[in-house]
This record gives sequence, structure tokens and C-alpha cells, in this order.
Amino acid sequence: MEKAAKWWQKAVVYQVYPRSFYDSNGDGIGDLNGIYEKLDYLKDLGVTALWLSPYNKSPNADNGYDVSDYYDIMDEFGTMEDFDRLSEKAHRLGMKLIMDLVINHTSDEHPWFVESKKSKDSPKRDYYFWRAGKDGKEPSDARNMFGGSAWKYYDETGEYCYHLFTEKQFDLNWDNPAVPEEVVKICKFWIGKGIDGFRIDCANLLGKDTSFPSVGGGPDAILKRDKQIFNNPKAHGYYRYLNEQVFTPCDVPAFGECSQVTLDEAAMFSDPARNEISGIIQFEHVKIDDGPNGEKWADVPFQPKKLKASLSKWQTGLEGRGWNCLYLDNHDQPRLISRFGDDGKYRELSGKMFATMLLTLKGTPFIYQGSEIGMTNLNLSYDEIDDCEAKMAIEENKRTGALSDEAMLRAVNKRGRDNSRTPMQWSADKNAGFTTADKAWFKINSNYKEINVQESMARKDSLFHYYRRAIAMRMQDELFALGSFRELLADHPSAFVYERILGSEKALILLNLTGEECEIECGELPVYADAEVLISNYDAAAKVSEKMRLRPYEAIVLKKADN
Ligand code: TEU
Ligand code: CA
Repeated sequence: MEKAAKWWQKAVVYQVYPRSFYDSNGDGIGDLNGIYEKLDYLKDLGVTALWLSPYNKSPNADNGYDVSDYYDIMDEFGTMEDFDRLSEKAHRLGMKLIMDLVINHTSDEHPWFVESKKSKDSPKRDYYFWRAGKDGKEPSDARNMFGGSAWKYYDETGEYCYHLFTEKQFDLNWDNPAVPEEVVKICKFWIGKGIDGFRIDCANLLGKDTSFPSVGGGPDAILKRDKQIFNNPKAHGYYRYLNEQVFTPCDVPAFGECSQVTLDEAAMFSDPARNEISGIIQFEHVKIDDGPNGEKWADVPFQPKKLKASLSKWQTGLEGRGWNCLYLDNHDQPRLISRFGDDGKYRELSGKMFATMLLTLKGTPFIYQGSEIGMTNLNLSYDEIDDCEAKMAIEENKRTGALSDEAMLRAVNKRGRDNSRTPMQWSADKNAGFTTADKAWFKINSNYKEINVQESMARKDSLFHYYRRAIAMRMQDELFALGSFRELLADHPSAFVYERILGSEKALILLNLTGEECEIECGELPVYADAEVLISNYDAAAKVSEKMRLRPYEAIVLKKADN
């Protein structure tokens, strides 16, 4: 018999991006008290854990992913008392809290960095990577993730410091034992404050090749850089240490954000027998629309077949040897309906189909704020763009001239992170009910009068209510947490069909990933002919037979217990 599921295997996680969730004090910026005020809403939705994007003190070069004090709260977000109140109420309502641990880098305003940059023999010098220049230039041609060099020069000592993100985020040196020791203290502090688990930012970037090898200037520079910087095996050692010091003794899970991770690496990170981390937030399926040389700013059309092939590969690939985290969007990705579904005619129908997918695959599902009401991408003009990644990429594109201004703007509007960072649409009131200030910190999607929480809650057949039912279905049945995954019709271009199997219990999930009706033919389907329909996104689910048709974006979940 399978072991009982751990809470985090069964959990349905909701990601809150605090800045854009709800503003409680009318300054235009979302805050901790805003999250507190909406806890009953989240309870009603049925999610059982919240991942809070960074709330630590930060000058906000990258919206909190640049921490200047790990033991304090960002000024705009409130106080430690506000956090305590939020933590107390979330737990009272039965929700766990997952903290975003940003430990690949700190802000340049963090006291460690301020000290480190002072002199070559500063006691904190080796917290970061300082290198002498070469021939009056950067130490190497290493590139940061967003666009341009990874080196910034400091007059104080005449040396350069290494940063993989903006030039206000410097990478920590994990080979210096003081760094992991500091992180253990940070984790224990927040566990003491009620944190039940961690999302580790940039988890497979922590290990560095300290020779900082050359990437060359060719068209494959991005691919080459990524090979060099991701998945350095040293990270496994760091996680074994954190696991021994924190994760195992405190019994808290850690989910690692792992772009470019391979299946084997992911298994090494998340195999319970290896005592590293609990789950992998991998990226393959959110890179299927990258360009051929790994370019994010490409105009590659979405192909449903690639999405299902990738998800399926990760389902079977980690079976019995690792753990997936499931997501279709987050604060770094465009809105899932605009990207993979249809944000016009089939907005809610496609949203329901993807909700079904997210909540029936094996792994811990993460719902990003606003997905439950079907929020969509928006079109920004150049001067409305806020995201640091997009801004740096635009600068870089001006230098290289790779894309025309129009093509670059189109690409940013398609793939850019601002799409998911617009304020949450609570109602049809002024500023979508997000803030009472004259203006929210960031542009509100102009469709808020039609797409908002109030509207979605008031209508029985809405996307919101579908999410509620799908979440409840998943929570009720360990089959969805623990059952193995078996794909049927892997070659079908538009239908994603799979079973989840636990002992004698079986579920069949049928999803049409497109807006066109499709036909499926499979001799294995009639077994489910009189199975119970657990959920479907049409009034009456299509009848299961050897040869059946699925309507646009149709989703059906059937359950059968063999006797
Ligand atoms: O993201 C790390 C990362 O590698 C990418 O997802 C990146 O943000 C981008 O999407 C690449 O195109 C994490 C955070 O989630 C992100 O918000 C931060 O900007 C980044 O780390 C730096 O802390
Ligand atoms: Ca506020």
C-alpha cells in the first residue's frame, strides 16, 4: 500500500504576489494586511497553502527579489506585527505558508554587500565574487540573465563584482561556509514565525564555476551561458547541508525553482532518499515558445503538442524518484489563458480546461493569483513597461539591433513578466477594487469591468467556481496526490488524455487543448463508459466511447474503482 501523502504532496498552493494582490491602506501598493483581509476569499477558493513572493526589506530593483534585510518586512508591505497577524490567521484557517527564499543573491544595499565592497580585506569580501579586470575591461564576457555583462565595476577597490540579474543583485558565494550558515539562521527565524515551507529562488544557480568561463559572442551565447551557469553539481552539497540543518529537523519542504534543469538533475535534487529538497519547479514547458537559440524574445507560436509532450515527459520522468511542482503561469510568465488558451471567445472554457490539467497531474499544483478568475495579458507601450528584465532586454536589443523596435515590443508584450504583475481585479469599481488610491502602483488591465472576482463569484458557472470544485475534487482524493500517471494517445496533436492510478482506483482525464473540435479513437476508453464524471467544463460531458469527440477546450475527469 502506498504511504499516506505528506501535506505538501496533497496541498493546492496559491501564489500571492503581494505588491499586486490587495492594498489595505490606500497607498496604491498591495501589502500584508491586504493579504490578511483576503484570507477568507482564499479559504473559500479552497487552497491549502500560500506561497508569498518576497516580502523582506528591499529597495525593489526586482520587486523584492533583491533583499536588503532577511529579518525585516519591506516598508511598503507593513510591519512584523502585520506578518504575525497574517501568519496566525492563515494557520487558523488551515492554510500553510511558503516563503520565497531569495538566496542566490542579495541587494547591493544589504549590509553584507555594503561591507564587502569597502575593501579587499573586508571580513565580508568573500560573501560575493570579486575579480580584477582584464586589460582595463571586465574580468570575462560572462552575461547576466536579463541582458548585458554580469560584471559591475566598483571604484572603492578597483574590482568587479558578479551579478546574474540586475546590477543591484549580487550573487552570493555559497562556497564560503559563512553563507549557508547565515541562510540556516534565516530559515529558522522564519520557521519560528510560522513559515511551513520554502520556495527557493534560482535553486539550481547557487553553485558557481568560479572561473567564470567565456561565452563568446556567437548566436549560441545564451545557450552556452545557460549550460555553464545552471546545474552546477556543488548545489547538491549545499542542499544536503540545509536539509540536515533545517528541512529534516524542522520537517519543512523546500521547492526549488530550477530553470534549465534536466530530468536526472531534478531527480537528484528531489529524490527523498538523497535528503536535498522536496520538489522541482522546472521550466521546460514554459520554454517551448523560446527561439531556436534559447531566445525568450522570439515570436514562436504555441503548439499544444509540445506542451503535452513536455508535461508528460516530466510526469513519467520523475515517477518514483522525484517530485514535480505544477504551474502554467506565475509572476515571471505571461497569463496562462493568453499564452496557452484563448483570451477571447473561449476565455473561461479554456481556463477551466487548464485548471483541470493543473489539478489532475501528479505533483504539487501552484495557482497564480488571478488565474482563478481568468485574468489575461495586456498590451503595454514602451513607456509603460515596469519589469526590470524587459527594460534590460530592451536596452540590450538597442545595442545589438537583433529585433526592430516594433518586434521587440511585440515580444515583450507576449512573453514579458509585466503581464502577470498587474493588480488583482477584485471588482468593477475604480482601480478594480485593488486600491482606494487615485492610482495603483502599476497599470490595471482595462478588462477589469468584465473580469473580476466579484463578477466571477456571483455567477454559478464561472471559472472561479470551477476552480473551487476542481480544488475540492483534488483534495478529497489521494488518487490525485499519489496516483501514478499513464498517458494514452501520446501522438494525438490536440487531445491530452491520461490516467491516474492508485491501487484499484483509476481516473481518466480527457482534455482538448485547442479551440477546434477533435476526435479521439482509443480502444481503452470504453472501460470508463459508465464511470462517474467527477468534473467537466460543459453542461454535460461528452459520452465516453472508443471513438469520441471532444468539443473546443473540453475537459472531463472520470473515476472508476475496479472491483
Ligand atoms: O527567477 C529566476 C529565473 O531564472 C527566471 O525565471 C527569470 O526571472 C526570467 O523569467 C527569465 O526570463 C527568479 C524570480 O522568480 C524572478 O522574479 C527574479 O527576477 C529572479 O529570480 C531573480 O531573483
Ligand atoms: Ca498599501
